[in-house]
Amino acid sequence: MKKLQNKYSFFFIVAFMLWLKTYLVYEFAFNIEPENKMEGFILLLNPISSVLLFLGFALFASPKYRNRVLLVINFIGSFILFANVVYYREFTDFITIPLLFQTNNMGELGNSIAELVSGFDFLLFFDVLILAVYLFVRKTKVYAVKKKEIAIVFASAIALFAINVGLAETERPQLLTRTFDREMLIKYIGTYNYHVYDAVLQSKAKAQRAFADGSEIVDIENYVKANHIEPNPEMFGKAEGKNIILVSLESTQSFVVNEEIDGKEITPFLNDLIDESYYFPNFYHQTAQGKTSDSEFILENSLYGLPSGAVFFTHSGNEYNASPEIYSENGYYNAVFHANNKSFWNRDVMYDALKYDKFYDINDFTVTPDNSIGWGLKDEYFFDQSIKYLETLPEPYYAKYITLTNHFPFSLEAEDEYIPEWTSEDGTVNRFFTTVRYQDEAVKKFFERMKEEGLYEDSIFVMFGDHYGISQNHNKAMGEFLGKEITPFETTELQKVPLVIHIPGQEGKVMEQVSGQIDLKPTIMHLLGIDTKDMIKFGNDLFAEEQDNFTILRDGSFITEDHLYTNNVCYDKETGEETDKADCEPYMEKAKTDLAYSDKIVYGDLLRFLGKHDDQTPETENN
Ligand code: GP9
Ligand code: MN
Repeated sequence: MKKLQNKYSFFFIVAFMLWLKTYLVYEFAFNIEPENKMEGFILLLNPISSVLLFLGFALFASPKYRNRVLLVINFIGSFILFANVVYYREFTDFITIPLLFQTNNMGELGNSIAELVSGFDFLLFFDVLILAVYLFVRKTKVYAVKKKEIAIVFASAIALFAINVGLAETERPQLLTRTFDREMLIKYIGTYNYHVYDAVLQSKAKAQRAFADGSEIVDIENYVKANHIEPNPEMFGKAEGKNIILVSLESTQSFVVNEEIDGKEITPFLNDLIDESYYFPNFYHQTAQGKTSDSEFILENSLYGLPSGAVFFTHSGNEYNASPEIYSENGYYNAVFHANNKSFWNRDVMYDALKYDKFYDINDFTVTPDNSIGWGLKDEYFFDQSIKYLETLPEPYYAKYITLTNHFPFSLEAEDEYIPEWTSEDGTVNRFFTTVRYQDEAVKKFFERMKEEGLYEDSIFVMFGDHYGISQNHNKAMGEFLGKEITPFETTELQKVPLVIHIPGQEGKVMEQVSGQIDLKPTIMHLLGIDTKDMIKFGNDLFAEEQDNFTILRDGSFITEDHLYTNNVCYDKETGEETDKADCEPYMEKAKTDLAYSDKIVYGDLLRFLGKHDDQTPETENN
């Protein structure tokens, strides 16, 4: 017995430390409060099975190396915790495998990471260090382990895992089959098992493409065509042949529009422009982990991004029928301007799949320490330096601009502060207002340049916020700014981003309907006079006379004219109060079907089958 104790004491010390750290992270770093005793018990239990399983592998090592292997596994486990803690701090979400492979992005994110890491996070490695020193100084005795003992360790790990999953399944039926919530997965099966689960999901996606066949697209095609809404004849072709200037406004949420800080407007230029534009105050971003890239994907495909990872990374090999390709067929030249590394979000690869003609990336701009901050070239210089390229593009063209200065951590030099920082306790929120204000000035100067160069009149301008900039991590300051408590209802409402469509010479009009990024493609197409009735799309023309007033967010939440549904709760939009679930019921099926069909297209790469089943499609062109 004594020998057995000696043999395993190091194993159990490491196991205990890893379990304890994981539990402490649940308790203090993640906001996953157990809602009842059973959930509390599951939370306590869930790291044990994976800890035993992982450490169990060290028992196969020769006695000489076993303790070192145990430490290496402890280090890897601690690193997984560390990465999740840092990521969670900003995004209130957990890392998924595709994100880890975005090493290019990780390098670029250096700036943000430095801001997010707290000294305490390194305590997660403290025991690894102490134990390593201990091993070095005091040579521990090593013993051979018997096969039977190894079997017992693995059998206990599996038994504990089975108990864990059994309890999870009783508490939250279908959690593992539907994957509706990453947070719940962490809560119920634990961080480590979640990562294994995620890996399985990702491999499944790979297999799905291999097994998908052409017949699946037929149902989807029929479904989307049945949802097609006819364009408004007054607006159809209104911008035919004009250049399209699209500006993706980094991290810009609607709550800054027509608002002031200390009596100073946050977006004075946008506020004025709205008076001569179509403005959509109830327009939502629909992005998930792919952030800017998701917004680009939704904009140009009228398909949803993926529930986890960035489709720009995971499915850049797919066949699409994106806006640039369609514009090309209509005589347009397609260019995109973004002063960042071309490989960020895998853009260089994905833009080929979307059929861009030209990507002006960081190498096409002159970036110096003087004209850059945070993520790179400041927006004013970015727009300014782009004009010389714009002038050389064959007309008509589609030019997409992606701004950068208003990006977390919202750094700005004093000389660029057009309004002072706000004064709450939350530095991120305080600075956000100043960088939004800076971006607004940059857009204003861009418009002035466009006018000076004679490029304004022949263009239409579409500007929209790509995704939220202020995460739930900042609810306290946001509550202070809005003067109300940030409930799940308000959090969903905060996903509104501005959409401004400006056609030179027009009068202003506020378009109140509920809408989302998914609607951009058909809306712009119809303005150009391009018919979309035969396209696979999940959005609708925002100028159509008939409006569905319905938008689905990527997490399955949805918003209708009168209701908002999120986290399984139906809210009355007027009061912001919980209401009878039956009020939301009629839309639930459609929300699920749209997301599921869109995902099916992406996972199965189904658009590659389009045009290859003419005999099966009910509608064929009558010529
Ligand atoms: C990076 C820029 C910002 O090139 O688009 O990306 P984000 O972090 O907002 O997705
Ligand atoms: Mn962005």
